[in-house]
Amino acid sequence: MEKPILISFKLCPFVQRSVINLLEKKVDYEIRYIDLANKPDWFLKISPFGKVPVLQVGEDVLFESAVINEYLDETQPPALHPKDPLQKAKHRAWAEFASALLMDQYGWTMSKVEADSEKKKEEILSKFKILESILPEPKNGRLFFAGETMHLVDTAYAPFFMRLDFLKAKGASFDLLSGFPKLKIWSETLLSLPSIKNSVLPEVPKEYIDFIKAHSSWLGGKI
Ligand SMILES: N[C@@H](CCC(=O)N[C@@H](CS)C(=O)NCC(=O)O)C(=O)O
Repeated sequence: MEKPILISFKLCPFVQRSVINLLEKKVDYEIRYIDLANKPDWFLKISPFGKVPVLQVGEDVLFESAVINEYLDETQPPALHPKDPLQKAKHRAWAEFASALLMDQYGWTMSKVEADSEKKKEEILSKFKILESILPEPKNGRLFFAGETMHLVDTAYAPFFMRLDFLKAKGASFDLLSGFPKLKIWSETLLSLPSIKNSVLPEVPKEYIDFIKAHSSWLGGKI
């Protein structure tokens, strides 16, 4: 594969999923950061939705993180999707569930009024209940979505767990994982991996919190 170029916004969890996959697969890639508040013309020309991530591969452009990651998985070893089509389809479905969680997390942190923020928090907690009921048992204090090994679906959840961890550092009231023991172990397992730790720039934990505060959200006022 020609050296791919990933177009990123530093704080974007969807881009982060692609970075994790590129790191897991040890792909030689370039990353270009843009400011989403001031999108450059060259970016608007190549990104049909005006969103990141975009992956440029030679003359071709891919968009949508799930699609980018499936392409990387099909072309760059090790393959992280299950081989069995039924299991693969299930993993894709649960990766969609992770995207819904990311949107809830955005709503929880960025809503202007308490009622909207709390509603999103409740939606996160009800999704946690569902996930907790389908996860396998941890082994030796470790857990991935499908048990003992990492799959593509895990990379879809890692950015969500990382942001929750940034918030947890700001106070126990942000620790939404308490009461969900399997999810907690899953999160700890993912956040301990080098490909996940190195998938954001060092300034991102602080900038994530600053971003929430700068948008005068209800939750931002509590941090
Ligand atoms: N479904 C898309 C979501 C990507 C997305 O929402 N990206 C956000 C940043 S995290 C974005 O580029 N937003 C641009 C905008 O809203 O103007 C994916 O998975 O790639």
